[in-house]
Amino acid sequence: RRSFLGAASALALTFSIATSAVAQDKKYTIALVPGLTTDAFYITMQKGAQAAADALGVELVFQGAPDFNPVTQVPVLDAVIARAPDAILIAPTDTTQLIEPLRKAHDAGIAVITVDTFIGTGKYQTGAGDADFPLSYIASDNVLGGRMAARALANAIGGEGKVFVSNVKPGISTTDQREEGFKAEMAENFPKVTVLETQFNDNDANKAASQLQGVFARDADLKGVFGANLFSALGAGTGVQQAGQTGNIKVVAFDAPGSIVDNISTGLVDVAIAQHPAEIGYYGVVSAYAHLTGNSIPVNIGTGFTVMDKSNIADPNIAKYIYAE
Ligand code: T6T
Repeated sequence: RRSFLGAASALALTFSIATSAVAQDKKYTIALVPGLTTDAFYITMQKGAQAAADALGVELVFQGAPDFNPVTQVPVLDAVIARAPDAILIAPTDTTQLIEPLRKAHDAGIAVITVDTFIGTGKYQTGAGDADFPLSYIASDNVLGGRMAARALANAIGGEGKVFVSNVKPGISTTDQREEGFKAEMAENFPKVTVLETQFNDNDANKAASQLQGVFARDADLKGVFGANLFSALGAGTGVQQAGQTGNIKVVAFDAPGSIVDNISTGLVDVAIAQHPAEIGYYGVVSAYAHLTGNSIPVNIGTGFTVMDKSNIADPNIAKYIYAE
């Protein structure tokens, strides 16, 4: 004879098995919207995100624009929102212009996490300001990265002389912070280094190359350049080469596409500061999944750097951080 309690607990057990089965059957969809699709940095980020998605049984959608520009990114974001994923991981291409478009996702009940770049001040979940709604910001410490670049360039030029920053455009959190860190480090610790006016290239390596030559034409005693992202660094390096100044004008590069190995080996680039984009993508997916399954997540996750130069570029533990193409 089964007691009422026994029947009730059997029922409860059946019910809990059924609900947990339902929970396990729910396949989450997470969208990753990069700054642009044709950039080894974001391609590497996608690989890391896919590795986490495979491990967790999540569907990952990668959808982005062909250039780094809010004008092209916002329509892609709108299309992603229309597909109603459970979460969106996005590298916003502008600190202010992506706030309202992302609020639409938030208002539609989609979890928003920013990766690489941020909106507003990047301080989320504070209850202050109009851009604190994303759940988390997962990225390199870009002010620190800029400081590391400054130290590397100052050392490469013997602590004195003229340098400049080749940058993308104002309003991008990452590259703004790299420039800020670079200038602060030079001002604080390298008083004999003069930082000339920043050249903005719109993420166009050709433009960065001709700007390098323009600065060299005006300042023949130019000693070095900091390329603040992949295309800025590639272009600045090409400009140095075209000016016949390889080795005379030192290049410190942010980011590490495949071509960086050659550029370091030939002496065109002195130091490359590699970010860990796969880590950003991996922890982006893990964080979204944790949130979707009812767990709290860190409001900020900082990922690392690997500094590459001639002395270590052949080491597989260093070379593994070269970006995927
Ligand atoms: O440097 C990365 C990224 O961190 C930045 O936000 C934009 O440029 C890159 O994607 C490199 O091209």
